[in-house]
Amino acid sequence: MAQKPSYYVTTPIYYVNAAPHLGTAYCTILADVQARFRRACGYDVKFLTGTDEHGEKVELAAKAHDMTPTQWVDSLIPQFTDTWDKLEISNDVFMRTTSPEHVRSVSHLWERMRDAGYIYKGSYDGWYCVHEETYYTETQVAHADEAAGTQGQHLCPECGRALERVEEESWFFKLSEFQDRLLAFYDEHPDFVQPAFRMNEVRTFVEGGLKDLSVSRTSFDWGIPVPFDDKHVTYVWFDALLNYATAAGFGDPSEEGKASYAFRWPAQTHVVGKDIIRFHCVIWPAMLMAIGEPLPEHVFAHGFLTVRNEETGAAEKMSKSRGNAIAPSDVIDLLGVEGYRWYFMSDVEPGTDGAISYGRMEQVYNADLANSWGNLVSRTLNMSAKYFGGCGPELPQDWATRESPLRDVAEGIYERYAEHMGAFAYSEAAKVVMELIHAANHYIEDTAPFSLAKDPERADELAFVMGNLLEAIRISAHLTAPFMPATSLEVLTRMSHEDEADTDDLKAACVWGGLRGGLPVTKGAALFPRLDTKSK
Ligand code: ME8
Repeated sequence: MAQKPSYYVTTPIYYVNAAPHLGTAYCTILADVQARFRRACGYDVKFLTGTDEHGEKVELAAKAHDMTPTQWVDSLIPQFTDTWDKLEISNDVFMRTTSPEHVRSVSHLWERMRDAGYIYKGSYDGWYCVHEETYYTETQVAHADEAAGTQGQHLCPECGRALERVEEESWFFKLSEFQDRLLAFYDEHPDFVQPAFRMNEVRTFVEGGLKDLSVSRTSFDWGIPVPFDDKHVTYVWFDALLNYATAAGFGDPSEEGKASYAFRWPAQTHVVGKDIIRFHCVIWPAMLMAIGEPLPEHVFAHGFLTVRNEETGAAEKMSKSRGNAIAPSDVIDLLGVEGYRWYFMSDVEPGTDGAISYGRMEQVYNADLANSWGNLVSRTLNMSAKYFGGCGPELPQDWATRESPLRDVAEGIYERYAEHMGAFAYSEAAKVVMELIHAANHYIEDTAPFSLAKDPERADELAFVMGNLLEAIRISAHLTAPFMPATSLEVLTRMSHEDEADTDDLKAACVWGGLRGGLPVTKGAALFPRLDTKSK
């Protein structure tokens, strides 16, 4: 059998000391839906998420909790793994930057950088935000202070916390040498940054000129030592970005490691938030260029989830540090996991910032899931079980070629859906599926199977109608599976088609006519009980 092509997709590795919230979960589900879609399309998928565990911030937090940094980071991992399990995240790797293979990989990076001549020792004198783990120039700080009316206070342009003055010996990465090569790369790969409008921001930044980057620190210990200068530990971003390559096998000298790296690298898509676009679209490609490794194909940058500030009425980025973060469990309690995933993926556009609200969640859940998808499944399976002795109808050989309005809607549906899915345009893909679901609900009204069932002379017609409905459900279950995998499995199981659930040929699975007639059908409990929180 021919080897499946690789599809390697990643989320950011999140800072370990901020519990996952709706924002980080949003990014992780975006990547999960893509991973599930690609598996169904026949790719050999590697899906990475993980945690970013080094740096001054973590060292300080560990001290404050009277723990060693290792004890501290170990204690925080379950809050990630438990949340991702709950949200049905199907990652193949959970990358921790404290893992021995990553430490080895970072050492390898340093050696390669030195051999390539792109690092040098100097001294750094400037501003640093421990919370953001980011260096800022005098000009950036002055602009931010001016804009906020906090002249002279030296506050972080990103989070507003007091900046630290760093004056220390440091290794530098010659980022300034990559301006032309990066611009040429963007020209040759106009879809490197997605959505397309974000490319402008990246390009403008690079056109403005690049400064060499300080990539080691000496004033604290919690980091990966520079292999040839053990007073220094690696700057946390220099370490963190490399994680994507580590997990593919970078720096692993074994035959297995080399084979893995050859197959997996470069990654197809790094899914990130817009806040870290420069790290992923400027620094990371320059690091790879420096050591002569291929660059990832795409960086998909999503916007922020925002919540309304009660006092000012303004939309604010949701974050733990602003104290406005909503925990995933709160939304799971309301919508269930599958409803949660459907709402965020179908209704919150990933390109731009998206305001979320409980009212809208309820609206989408009721309209799409309770009233449409859940209702269609429950009515159809109920009727089928009732009219055909607990089974689907027996189907004449030519049934799938006969005229049917549902067949018309299903025609070419995979192609329309797949184009949107591949481009992370999930809300558009969801609309395509909902067209079929709505058409099937209308078809029940138009054909009235409950009346046909009363007339024995129309038994063939009834079987045909019910076959059409079950077929529309079968296809919809496949198309909704990346969003709501457990529901799709449940629906296919109730129709005795669960053997199709893990398909790696979604296109074939969506061809009209795949339904097998006469198999047991069970109605089961309501998939999405209607929410009525307003009246409570
Ligand atoms: O930056 N809305 O980690 P981090 C949507 N460790 N997404 C949000 C969000 C919001 N309100 N808030 C956070 C780091 N995110 C580094 C990454 S990668 C080599 C190192 C998401 O824990 C969004 O995807 O601060 C953002 O880019 C990411 O969380 C930042 O996570």
